[in-house]
Amino acid sequence: MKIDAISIFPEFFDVLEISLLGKAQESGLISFEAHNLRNFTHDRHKTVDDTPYGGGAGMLMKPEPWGEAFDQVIGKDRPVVIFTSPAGKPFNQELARELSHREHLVFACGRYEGIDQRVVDYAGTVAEVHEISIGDYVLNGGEVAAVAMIEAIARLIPGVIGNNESLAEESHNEGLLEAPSYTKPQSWRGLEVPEMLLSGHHAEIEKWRKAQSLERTKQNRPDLLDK
Ligand code: 6GU
Repeated sequence: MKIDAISIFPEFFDVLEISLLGKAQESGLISFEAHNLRNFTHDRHKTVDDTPYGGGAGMLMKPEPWGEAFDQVIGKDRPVVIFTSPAGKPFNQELARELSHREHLVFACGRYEGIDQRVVDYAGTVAEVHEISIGDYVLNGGEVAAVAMIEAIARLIPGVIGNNESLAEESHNEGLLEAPSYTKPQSWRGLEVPEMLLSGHHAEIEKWRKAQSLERTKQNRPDLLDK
């Protein structure tokens, strides 16, 4: 998979060198490139923002640098372009799974109060566009959100994480949260591992885990049970 990110702070993406995603880049499973939007300006101050038409607080990202960045990054392959935005549709595991099957993703990371709408409209003529949010809170910019999405998507590509079983069994499968889990020692600071897990009765353990999943989901995410 090819992943590009366009941002005025490309350093935010340095963390993708770490751990499994770093290894996936070394092995060629993923090819990632961060592009500095300011490299697509032509004035001395490398201006990327301007005041909004119609008035209002704050600054907007102006369209021309985005257009030139897209000219370089978007080929004839009609990639998926993801605009990070608190006004986007919610990111979730299902969307991560869909995006993990695509050949080429481009993350367009906005700062300031947002981007001139024509940038989104233009991208729609040369790519498949999604505006995506990672949750109901506001970040200063889309870079951290893009890093979170890239990690969630890339780990679903076969070979990126070693263990296929942990992919199948983890949280957010079958719509329930994962059951609590324990390792050695059996007794720690007066706290014991639940007896059931020591029993060796695999069918009973599975039942116990299912009940725990349900209870945890009730407590932490009752909204998931309504679905
Ligand atoms: Cl994708 N961007 C920004 N700036 N804030 C957010 C977000 C994205 N998702 C949640 N909050």
